[in-house]
Amino acid sequence: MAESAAASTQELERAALDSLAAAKSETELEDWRIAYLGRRGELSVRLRSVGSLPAEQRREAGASLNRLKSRLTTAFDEAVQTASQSGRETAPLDAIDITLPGRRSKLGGLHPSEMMMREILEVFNDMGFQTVEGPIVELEKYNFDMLNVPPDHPARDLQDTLWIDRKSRDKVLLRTQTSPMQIRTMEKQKPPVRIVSPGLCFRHEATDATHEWQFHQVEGLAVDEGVTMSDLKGTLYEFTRRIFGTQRKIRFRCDYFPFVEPGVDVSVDWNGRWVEIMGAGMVHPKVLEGVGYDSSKYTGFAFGMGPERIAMLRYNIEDIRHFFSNDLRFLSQF
Ligand code: YSA
Repeated sequence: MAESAAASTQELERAALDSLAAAKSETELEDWRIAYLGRRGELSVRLRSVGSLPAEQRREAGASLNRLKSRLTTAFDEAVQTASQSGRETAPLDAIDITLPGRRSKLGGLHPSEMMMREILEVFNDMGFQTVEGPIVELEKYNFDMLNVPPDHPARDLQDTLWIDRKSRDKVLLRTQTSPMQIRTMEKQKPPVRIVSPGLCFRHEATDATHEWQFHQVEGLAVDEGVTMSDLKGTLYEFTRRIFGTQRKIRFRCDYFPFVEPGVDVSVDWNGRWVEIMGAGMVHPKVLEGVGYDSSKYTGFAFGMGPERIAMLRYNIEDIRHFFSNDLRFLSQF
């Protein structure tokens, strides 16, 4: 009787190990575990039946089945580890179709203002102007005073200012124009100077189709001995040719800015209507003297243009407010 129990334990072990070797997937291994080591599995059933054996056989039969259980548990753990290392078990073979095309990640693009600014800067860089950037939060003295716009000057009314701090001695504001970079550059550098300076500006504007309260400008400044108005016109004509082509009508008109003498504005034809894209002029001698330049020796020209306006004329955008409304239907067209 004891011999036949031992024989049947050996048979059970052989059968269990054979079927474990044949288990190929996670599911098959789990089925095997339930069949042999589970609560209702072969071994548990046999262990439970040990109690019904004659007393003299119980001890040996129980010990033998417990040794088998321990061997099978070890064999099972090893099989699971081998399977996960070789990758043969984890997923059914058809779980991943590696022939399917991958999912494309969505790429963002440059904002149209940024695109336009980069194009403008490239034109001037090609003509030898160097790009410099300055602060958006600016001192009053750079935004107005040193540009020949003293506190009571009526020109300040044209640029309704958003103040950050009006109480300190050095008053602080959101710059209304990029012109302060003319002063900051000349303070640091002796002539010759040839710079362009892009960036955001802010004004307390009542908005309409061509005016935003937040917009970009690109400033330009050239100072050297013998710089004339014809250098200014030649430079700006070359710029408009590069941006709008040779056929577009361009208009220069006299205009007033306290920091130039004479001053002009430049407009571009837009379906029979003139749209102003920039102010410009010959740098006022007072501005040159204010930064320590000798105005009897040096002259210069300067300009400040609006990239959003230029993009409107270039791409026929009817309202400037589209630029900062964050509507992807607009932005994704560029
Ligand atoms: C003039 C002479 C210089 O020697 C140098 C610069 C300048 C320009 C001067 N600083 C200025 O800001 N003039 S401006 O008020 O007429 O603005 C220049 C350009 O900025 C405009 O032609 C327009 O293209 C853009 N701009 C001005 N206000 C705007 C605006 N764009 C959108 N919304 C606004 N609210």
